[in-house]
Amino acid sequence: MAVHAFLVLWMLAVLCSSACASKSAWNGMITPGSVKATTFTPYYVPPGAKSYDSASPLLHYQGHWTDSFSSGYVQKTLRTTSDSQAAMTFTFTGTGIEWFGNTDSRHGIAEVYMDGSMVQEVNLYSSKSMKQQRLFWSFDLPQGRHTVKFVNTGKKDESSKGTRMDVDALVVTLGGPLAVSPLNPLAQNLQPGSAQQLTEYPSLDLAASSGSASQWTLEQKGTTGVNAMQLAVISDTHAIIMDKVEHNPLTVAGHPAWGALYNLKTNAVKALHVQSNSFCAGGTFLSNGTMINVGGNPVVEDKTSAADFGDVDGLQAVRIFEPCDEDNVDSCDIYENHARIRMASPRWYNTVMRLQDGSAMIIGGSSKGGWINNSTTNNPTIEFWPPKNIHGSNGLPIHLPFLVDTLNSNLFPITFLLPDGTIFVAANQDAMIYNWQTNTERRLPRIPNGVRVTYPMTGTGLLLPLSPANNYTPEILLCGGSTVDDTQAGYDISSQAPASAQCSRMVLTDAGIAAGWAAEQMPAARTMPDAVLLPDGRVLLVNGAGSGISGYGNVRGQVGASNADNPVLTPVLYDPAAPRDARFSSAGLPSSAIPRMYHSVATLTPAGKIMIAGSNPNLDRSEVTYGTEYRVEWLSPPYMVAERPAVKSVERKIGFGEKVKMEVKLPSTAGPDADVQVVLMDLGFVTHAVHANSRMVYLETVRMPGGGGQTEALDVTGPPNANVYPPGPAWVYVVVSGVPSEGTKVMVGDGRGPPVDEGAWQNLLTQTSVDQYEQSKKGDKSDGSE
Ligand SMILES: *[C@@H]1O[C@H](CO)[C@@H](O)[C@H](O)[C@H]1NC(C)=O
Ligand SMILES: *[C@@H]1O[C@H](CO)[C@@H](O)[C@H](O)[C@H]1NC(C)=O
Ligand SMILES: CC(=O)N[C@H]1CO[C@H](CO)[C@@H](O)[C@@H]1O
Repeated sequence: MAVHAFLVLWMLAVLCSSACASKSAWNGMITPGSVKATTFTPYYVPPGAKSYDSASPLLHYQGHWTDSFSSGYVQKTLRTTSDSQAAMTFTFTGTGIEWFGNTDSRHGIAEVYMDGSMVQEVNLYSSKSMKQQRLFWSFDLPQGRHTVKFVNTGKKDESSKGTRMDVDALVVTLGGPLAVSPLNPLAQNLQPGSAQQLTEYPSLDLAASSGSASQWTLEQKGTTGVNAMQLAVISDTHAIIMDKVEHNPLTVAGHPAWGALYNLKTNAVKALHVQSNSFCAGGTFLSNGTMINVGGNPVVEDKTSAADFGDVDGLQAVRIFEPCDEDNVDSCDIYENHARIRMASPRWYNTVMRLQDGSAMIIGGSSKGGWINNSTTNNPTIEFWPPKNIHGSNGLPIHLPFLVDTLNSNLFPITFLLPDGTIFVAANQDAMIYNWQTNTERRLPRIPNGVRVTYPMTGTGLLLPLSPANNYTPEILLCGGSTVDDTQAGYDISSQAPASAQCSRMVLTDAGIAAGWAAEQMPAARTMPDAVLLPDGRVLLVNGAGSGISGYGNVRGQVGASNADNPVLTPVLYDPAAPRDARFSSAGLPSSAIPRMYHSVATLTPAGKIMIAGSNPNLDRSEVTYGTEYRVEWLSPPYMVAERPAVKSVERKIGFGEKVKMEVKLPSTAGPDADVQVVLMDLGFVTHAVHANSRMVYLETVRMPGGGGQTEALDVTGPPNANVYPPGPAWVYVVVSGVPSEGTKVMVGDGRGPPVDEGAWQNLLTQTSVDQYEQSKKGDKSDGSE
């Protein structure tokens, strides 16, 4: 049966050419020429990198080494030494180097020297015997000539029986050319005439910038180890990063990792054990601080061989990440148990949002990996985690007509919980307000000028800051995307098709909806922008491309595999409170040399910087333009070097409408009339330009009289109800005359978990089967009952 299915797929793969090339994502398709599953070892030579075998004359060995031969070694050869002080030296030109070899119970400890300095001690011991392991990697060397040296110390792990060290292969990352002309990358490549959207807007009004704008700084530091496709800050010190299954440098259990915890202070990364393929999942925190990561893609099979990546079907996955607030994250990991914890239906590119009862609403997606959505693959439903019995669903998905009407470009819908408990949803060119408690849709005016805002015509969206000053009136901002026709085939779309420069704003009151969307133009067009709320109430727009669409391997004029080109390298600030003509400014904002397009992210950190990472318009790790980007950049607003206020003490739990005392330290310059505000922020779960749950709420704040001096007490009132800020984790920043403190993590609400309806959950488990996609592939036409 399996062989038969394989043959059919193989024939399909051989028969189709450009039409099938649009099925680019990992979609469980067996590739021609591959029959036997091979292990997903860390050894991999990405396009654009170069491998040197242990037998290469360019590798210089000192001391006593012996050769071994096995089909399990790269080029069938391996060089081993147990000789203390034996060494291997290799000189290369590039930006990165990786060392591969065996690990087992007889291996010792080596030292790695880079350009003459010891950079790392490597313990080569493992209890299990493993081949083609990555023993050392460094990816952010300055472009140029480097010499790496591995020295056998003769020392060993206390469990080890020997002092072996070996060399199987070295892989050199050559480092692509840096992006050109960071100031105006768009002018360079677009054909005259094709850039109508780009030239519509007059040149930047530099006068809109403030005097201290020049103090913005951009620093590259740290590497993420897995591609930063999904990002969420989990604590003062850490962020979680989720990727798809691919040949990342970070290793776990002998194979490449696809999830990691990133230390925001030390830049260290720790691999997570993720079982299922998390490409392209969504996520949210629940009201008790547990994060769920939801949906994904089927089991991955390699491009050149049917590799055993060790992953399981992720399409129905609900991955649990329990709260992890300590600096030491050794015991934090992802938990999966699909027999009990999963969705009713498969979803790829779903959005996940926290509701006012602390549970998650899971919206839309495709029933399998692919590219643009269509009626065959669409999953036009919502479901909840934990499952609910609502509108007769008893744990099963609820149909949402809006997600049918918004085909094709409707994946990763943009959603926000509104202060009246309803939900704003934007997909493709449309928007609506969904009342999940009555299951009714209220359609909103169409987004102006034909702009599409969801995958693969990706824009970004935010709920602008909510404030008691205007009774928490919600206003939505949508920016970027594309006007490309979403019924066209991939080969009819060009990577040079200009992106949209439009931002659209609408106040979600009856009067605001009657007035409709107000359109304005960003200084540069962007598809795949990230919109990051800053504690001072402004919005930073960063990342993205000036042309093309999301995804890889689908369109005409791909760059490498990227469907997009003309990376936009300069961020722009948007001040929603400024007069219409003075809202955008790039003055003083540094440009990056690193393109960040498909699968890139940005988030505010508790410290107040913006963490920028990712970009990977590739099926698997690649080093050609536009390659897989592991480098992290840190954008620091001028307030990072100003004298900042500080939160000295605050309750760790803030109830709705509850009055709490806060002690803050004000900057020495802050007089009695200083503008002191307290904001509550959800830093969001970021992926594919969707900043799910991103939120900022001003709290009613009263300065206590007689405070004086630099420390003073504030009387702060928690958000009035769970619609204004759904219960769950938040960061509190005190902002004095526009300068924010560092954020302090608090729990809003009572910290309890969301409601659990055991009956609905049980019904989901009985009525639907696990791994529906994998079963359909095997030709198992299960009717859904287990
Ligand atoms: C819908 O998309 C899937 C996945 O990309 C593809 O296999 C299928 O042929 C498409 N269906 C139609 C009607 O275009
Ligand atoms: C939070 O609630 C969810 C859903 O019931 C549960 O899976 C999780 O373990 C809870 N977390 C904590 C820390 O209690
Ligand atoms: C690219 C692609 O598959 N497009 C299809 C999307 O779905 C509609 C039907 O809803 C088809 O007509 C398109 O061909």
